[in-house]
Parts: sequence; structure tokens; C-alpha cells
Amino acid sequence: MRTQVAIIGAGPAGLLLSRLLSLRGVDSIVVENRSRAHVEARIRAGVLEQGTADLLVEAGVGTRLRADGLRHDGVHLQWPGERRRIDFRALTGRSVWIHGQTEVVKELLAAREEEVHFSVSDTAVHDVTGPTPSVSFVDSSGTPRRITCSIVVGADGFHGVSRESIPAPLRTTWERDYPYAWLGILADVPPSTDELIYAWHPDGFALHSMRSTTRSRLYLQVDPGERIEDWPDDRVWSALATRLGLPGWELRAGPVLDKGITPMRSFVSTPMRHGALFLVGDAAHIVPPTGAKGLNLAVADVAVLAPALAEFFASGRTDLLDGYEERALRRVWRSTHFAWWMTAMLHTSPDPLDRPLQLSQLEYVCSSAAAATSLAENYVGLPH
Ligand code: RFL
Ligand code: PHB
Repeated sequence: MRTQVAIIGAGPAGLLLSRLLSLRGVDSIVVENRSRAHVEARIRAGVLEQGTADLLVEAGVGTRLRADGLRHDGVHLQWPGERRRIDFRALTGRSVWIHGQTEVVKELLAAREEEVHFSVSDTAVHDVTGPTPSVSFVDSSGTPRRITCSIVVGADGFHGVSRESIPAPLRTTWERDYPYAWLGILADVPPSTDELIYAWHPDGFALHSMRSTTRSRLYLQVDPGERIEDWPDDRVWSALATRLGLPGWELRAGPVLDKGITPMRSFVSTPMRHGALFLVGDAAHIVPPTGAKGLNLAVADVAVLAPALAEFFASGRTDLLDGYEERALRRVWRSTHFAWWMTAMLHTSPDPLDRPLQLSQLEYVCSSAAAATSLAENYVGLPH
């Protein structure tokens, strides 16, 4: 097979890149090691920055978002006895959109299905610093195949192969594993809140999010060693009711459709480019979910890379490609900081100094226009 851009990974980053390239007349082929059903069913992100939403609409893959997305003009921050609203619209003139990553991926896949090879194995990257870059893999019928191309894009997430194909001595990584995890549930019950609630509580952080007007998504801070079997539904609902509780407000419980525990990590790996190989999204960086930056950052990388690749194929110009890493990393570090900062403000720890510092910070963020604006502009996303 021959194409201009071989893309490894059919997550949001790989699929959106393929879509944006096709709109600019650049050919690509995507290889994905999971099945289509698996990729379409993965429950992940739910908050889109305005810039992410705008890009999806511009790319002609925002039909579901326009029909079903919920515009949120703020979030609630909470600690015992207090629930305060941060008004994004008043502070920044912008909003975020509640729309499941699952829906984004389904619409992108429908637009790119002919170009995606699912259920492949043994994906490997070759000769990205030489004259004949290629990606080899074994297809779903067991046949070895190879894509020769000009550019390889690693959009294969944190556990992919493309980052590791850059020689280890050339790589620098920054990494932190947090001493807590998120237990998340998707529940078939209308949200008990109009906007997201981020709650500090002595038992641990809790988040009330949603996927639609009929589906709630909720999270609890737990120890990373917790086993999901030890969290039957009634224990989860009871912990959520305690941590999100406020006099006069009630949490509606309902059937749990999905339940899982996710570790929390900050991770950045450079370079994001090695010869003809470019990394985008979780393949190069991971943020803890507090602040909802992961998917948005993957989209932001693609928003920089797609026009740079289109320019390269149209005119041979390389300056935009040469500037990709620096431009992408500026946003990566801003979002990495914001996600770390939100995480540090809201998660309880055994260190007794943390509690008064966190409560002081929460009070400050909710009462100072300057501090609230800083949170708001990072949350809604700095301009692309
Ligand atoms: P993905 O989505 O991980 O996609 C990578 C794809 O590559 C495939 N792959 C391979 N394919 C071929 N060969 C190989 N060797 C391969 N190895 C892997 C994988 O199967 C997969 O299909 O990365 P991408 O595209 O960079 O997108 C990143 C986002 O998915 C991620 O940042 C977000 O989901 C993070 N995240 C959230 N981000 C937000 O912006 N807002 C949120 O509210 C939010 N909530 C979340 C999240 C992530 C979560 N989990 C489980 C990681 C909530 C959760 C629970
Ligand atoms: C979600 O709805 O999954 C979600 C929302 C906000 C976050 C993280 C996850 O900060």
C-alpha cells in the first residue's frame, strides 16, 4: 500500500487528522489494533473546549455535537457546606460543550471508514530518518502488510508503539503517578445538576458530570490499589451522596451502565517529532482528568499538524512542520500545569498541610475575579 500519511491509531487524534487531511486533499491510511466495536464503545472524555467543538463543526463532523451537545457556561466548585459557581461566560465570553468522546469517534469513523484497517497486530514503524518511511502490520486476516508513505503519525495513545520507536537516548520524559485514582460510573439517570460539580471532601474528591440530559457520569477519588469488586453500586452511590451532599440538594441514583477505575498520571515525552515521524495526543502526553484536558490537547496537536502537513504536500514548505513541536508543546505544558493544579487543589492526601491550603485556594478562586478568570480561561481553553 502507498499513501502520503500513515496514521497509527483510530482514536480521536488519528481519526480527526485523517479527516482534516482529506479535506485538504492529502491521502492517509489509519491502522488500529482494536476492533471497530471496541473503539466505538470506549467511554472516555465528555468535555469539549469551544475550540475543539468549533474544529469538529468546521471539519463537517459536528452533526451529533450540534444536535445533542450541551453548552455549559460554568462549573460548580464545592467544599463542605459551600457550592460556588465559576461563570465562564461572564469571565471569558466562552463556554464548553458536554458531548461524549464516544459520539465524536463514531461520527469521525463514519466519515473515514474506508481508510481505517481495524484489528491489526504487530504494528511497527520503519526508516523515518531514511528515504523510505513505512508502517508494517499484520491485518485482521493474518496477512503481513506494509504502508509506504512520506510521513508517519503516531496517534496510538499512551500504550502505543510509535513513541517507543524513537531511540531511547533521544527521548526525555517527565512523569508523575498520583497516589490516587478515579472510580467512574456511567448511570442511566438524569443529572442531578445543571453544570459539573467538582467537590472537595475530607473522604476524597468527587465529580458530578454527565453525557446527556438522561445520562450521568460521576467519579470518586479512590486509592490506586482499590479493586472494582469492592465497590458494589450501593457503596458507590452512598460515597457520591456523602461527598457531593449539600443541604437542600439531592443526588438521584439510577442503574449503573459502566464502572471502572483509572489511574492518574502526568506524562510528557519529547521529541514529538523524529524525522518523518510525528506524535500527537496521548502518544506524547497524558494529563490527569481533573480539568478535562486530555482529548482537547489531542485535538489541539492535530489542529497544528494538519495544516502544516497540507502545506508540506502542497508546496514542499517545511517551516510549519519544523515548528510543530514547539507550538504543540506550549499548549501541552499549559494544560499539563492546569490539570496538575486542579488535581492538587481538589484531591485529599495524608499530608495534613494539604487540607488548609486546598480550602484556602478554593475560597480564593471562588471570591477573587482574577483567580476565577485564570481557572475559567484555562478550562474553556486558550485560543488555538
Ligand atoms: P487514544 O484515544 O488512546 O487512541 C489511541 C488509539 O490507538 C490505538 N492503538 C494502536 N493502533 C495500532 N497499533 C498499535 N500498536 C496501537 N496501540 C494503540 C488504540 O487502540 C486507540 O484506538 O488516544 P488519542 O487519540 O490521542 O486521544 C486521547 C484521548 O482519548 C484522551 O486524552 C482522553 O480520553 C482523556 N480523557 C479526557 N479528556 C478530556 O479532554 N476530557 C475528559 O473529560 C476526559 N475524561 C479521559 C477521561 C480519559 C479516560 N481514560 C480511561 C483514559 C476519562 C477517562 C476515564
Ligand atoms: C467526564 O465527563 O468524563 C469528565 C468531566 C470533567 C472532567 C473529567 C471527566 O474533569
